Amino acid sequence: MKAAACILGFLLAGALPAPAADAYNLFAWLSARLAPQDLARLASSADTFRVETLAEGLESPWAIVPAPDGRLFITERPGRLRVVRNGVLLPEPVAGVPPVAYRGQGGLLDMTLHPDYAQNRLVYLAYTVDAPQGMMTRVARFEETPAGLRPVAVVFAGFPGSDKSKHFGCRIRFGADRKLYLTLGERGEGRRAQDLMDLNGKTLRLNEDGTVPVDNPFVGRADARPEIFTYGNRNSQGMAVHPQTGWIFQTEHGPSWNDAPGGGDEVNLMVAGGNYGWPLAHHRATREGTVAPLAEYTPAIAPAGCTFYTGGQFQAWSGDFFFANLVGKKLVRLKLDGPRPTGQEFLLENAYGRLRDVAQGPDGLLYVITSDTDAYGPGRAGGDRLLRLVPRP
Ligand SMILES: [Ca+2]
Repeated sequence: MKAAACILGFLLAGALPAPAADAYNLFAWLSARLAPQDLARLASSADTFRVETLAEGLESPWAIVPAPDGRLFITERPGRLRVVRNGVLLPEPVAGVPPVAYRGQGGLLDMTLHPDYAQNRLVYLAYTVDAPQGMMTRVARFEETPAGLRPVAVVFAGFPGSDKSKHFGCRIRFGADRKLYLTLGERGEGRRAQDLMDLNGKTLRLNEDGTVPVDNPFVGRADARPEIFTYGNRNSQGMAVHPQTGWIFQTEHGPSWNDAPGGGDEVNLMVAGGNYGWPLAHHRATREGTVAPLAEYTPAIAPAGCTFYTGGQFQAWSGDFFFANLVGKKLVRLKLDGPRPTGQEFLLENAYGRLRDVAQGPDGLLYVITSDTDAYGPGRAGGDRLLRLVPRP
């Protein structure tokens, strides 16, 4: 009930725009759902766009981050921050990226821009570093200058404890409430996701300087860390903020046979204090007190980066939720009615390899990066690609 009170407090505090708050008590709505429904296929939109290969030669890219000036940033896990300007991938990476631990699933992972980036040029990077107790995910804030990134502050030093080099999450996004949300995987140790004194297997909610917001759901409890926003998350590799309501959506990897039967990949709607089940409930199992996913995928499709489409280039896609998939080698388009998925379409299926991230450019086009050059991919002589979906005349 505390969590329900929290989300209610959230809504009353005006953290979300009023129309959404009036329309749904999200926690009650999610709690009443037992399992994801089977989603109908939408009418194909494949003949409305063509795919351009804008750049090749990327190495293990993780994130596409559009800037308001028209550039696209692309992170590469070995520790490079690349820039696409006027459709051209610049040969030189941005200077000033800190050293990263590039092993297993780690390296330079996500990036996000401060909500006032156009004025203050502040950017955030999430990357793995070595600690005495093993690798961990760190978030630091930088100022972008003509000479490169100038370090400002580490806003989240990391939470160690596992010698495994997997399940780091990792997405960072600013919410509509201007708080910084960070996904951390459970490091391949499922029990961590239910341990409220462990920050792995969680979504964290932080102020822009890394301090803890006083209205976080577990603030004031001796048996829980105050940074936690949600728990029971196995490994969320995608996160996007709904443009009208401020709702936070995530994609999450389900088990991979070593920890439970494979599959059970999820699309989730995140609410303050929510328990997303792992490892107690997964696939379509239900369990009191846990939140069921909006959509579930078995066999695995390995969902990663995601975005909402708000550009004017594709009218039929307006408001739809897109997410890239690795094992599934496709881009999924989910149509939503409020928070409820009503249908889906599979795009780019088996045509461009494993897909890591999708983003809407300032031009209203959709950009996608592939992920064939990492340790899980088949490799590709030309390197990974940046694709662009363009309307067909
Ligand atoms: Ca779950």
